[in-house]
Amino acid sequence: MSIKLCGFSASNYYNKIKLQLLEKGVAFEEELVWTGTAHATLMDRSPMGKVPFLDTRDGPISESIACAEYIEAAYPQNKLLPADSYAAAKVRELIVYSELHLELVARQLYPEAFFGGKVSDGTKERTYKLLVKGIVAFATLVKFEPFIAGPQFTLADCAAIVHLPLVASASKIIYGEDLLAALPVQDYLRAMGERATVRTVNADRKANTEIMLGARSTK
Ligand SMILES: N[C@@H](CCC(=O)N[C@@H](CS)C(=O)NCC(=O)O)C(=O)O
Repeated sequence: MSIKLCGFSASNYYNKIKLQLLEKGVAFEEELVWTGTAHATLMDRSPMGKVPFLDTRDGPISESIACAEYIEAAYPQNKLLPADSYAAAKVRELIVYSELHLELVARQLYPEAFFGGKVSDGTKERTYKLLVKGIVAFATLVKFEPFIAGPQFTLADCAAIVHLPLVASASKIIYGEDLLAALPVQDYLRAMGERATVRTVNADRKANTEIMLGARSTK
């Protein structure tokens, strides 16, 4: 059995793992699993009801960081973590910053930015302060040489390529200002967008987002 990536292609965390698998050249299957239900097909394999998760020959793995580490260990080809332990830690550090201090913070804005909902002024103010703090910190760590952690494409690029567009556009929509604008993020995303793997992920994301938004509007 080849490894199975479960979730849906509109999800940035799903796409982080999909990009990793494509970049490594690991054969994988995809199983479309939507969130928002407590159905056993989801909850039995991902107890928080989140995607992505993996179905492996040994059993399921939830949480994208655990999935990514498993894939690196189980499929040693085209390594996306440096062999040097300090360099590998710096890649992991960047992933944590881009997720814990940027994407998860910006996520507070998504209901209004992307899904036609409303976010309170208090949440917007709190989120603004946290985002600015996270971005100032992130800016001290990023390299863009030309990849986010230095001269090699790494797992930190898999994270940055899927998370940074959301942070940039959510902040632009809600605050009228792309809070990442001081960094060369748009040039970086344009360059990364030339990669065949990223093109595939983006094409699947667009198709799946249309299905997702269509399903929401008919609810
Ligand atoms: N910490 C999780 C985050 C994954 C996540 O938030 N996924 C979203 C889709 S992008 C999700 O499943 N949301 C549904 C929910 O939280 O119930 C990971 O790294 O895998």
